[in-house]
Amino acid sequence: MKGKFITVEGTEGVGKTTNIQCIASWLDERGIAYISTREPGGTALGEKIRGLLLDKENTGMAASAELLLMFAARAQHLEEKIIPALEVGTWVLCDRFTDATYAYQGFGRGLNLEHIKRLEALVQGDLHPDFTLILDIDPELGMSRVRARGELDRFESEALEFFDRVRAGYRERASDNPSRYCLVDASSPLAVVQEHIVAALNAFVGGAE
Ligand code: T5A
Repeated sequence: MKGKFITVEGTEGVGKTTNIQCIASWLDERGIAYISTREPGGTALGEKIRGLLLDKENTGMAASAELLLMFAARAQHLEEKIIPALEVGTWVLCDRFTDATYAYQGFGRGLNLEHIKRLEALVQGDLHPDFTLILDIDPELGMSRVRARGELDRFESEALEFFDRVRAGYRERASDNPSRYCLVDASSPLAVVQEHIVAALNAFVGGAE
């Protein structure tokens, strides 16, 4: 029996890290075995690539180089960690995955979505998340949370218009495929956000049974 693949997405400061803990508790309560991981990163090689991608010194990185680095990290992550876990029935909870590539490199940077689709097919074959939670927030509010936390990385240093495009990309993907995505308003108080998340997870397992 294969494990389920859950991903969490959204623009900066939307509360992914905070809400992944809520999903982890929900899995623990049900005695479901899982691993929690992230992109870019998740493996030794992937974390090195993450360092390159987030380093503010790499200001001149070409958008296509950024795209290829995302998929290079993902290829390693899939082979080394995600696929082996799913194959033994372990669930995978991943902080960002390919939806982030469509949203950031496609909608944000303006790269051709068909090129992303081809790289997705090359690296993933027909493997896609079973359930994707998109935390939705006005980027201005998200960035005020990020700024309160400290120094900004290369992505966080982008202009607000960039994140408006990224947000629009996520929303478009969610509305195109409502059976896989759940869009939650992340500007509400945390307790309300988490009520929605738990309801969505219950509906997902109810539907998956
Ligand atoms: N990227 C990634 C791409 O461009 N393409 C790709 O394919 C992939 C995979 C790194 C970057 O890589 C880019 C996108 C990213 O820019 P990341 O580490 O996931 O990805 O980056 P961030 O989005 O910056 O992740 P963060 O950890 O910084 O933000 P989170 O996890 O969304 O936010 P979190 O949980 O740390 O919360 C931020 C603050 O808000 C508070 C929290 O307590 C915290 O202080 N908060 C709330 N406050 C009030 N009300 C609520 N409801 C709150 N929820 C959280």
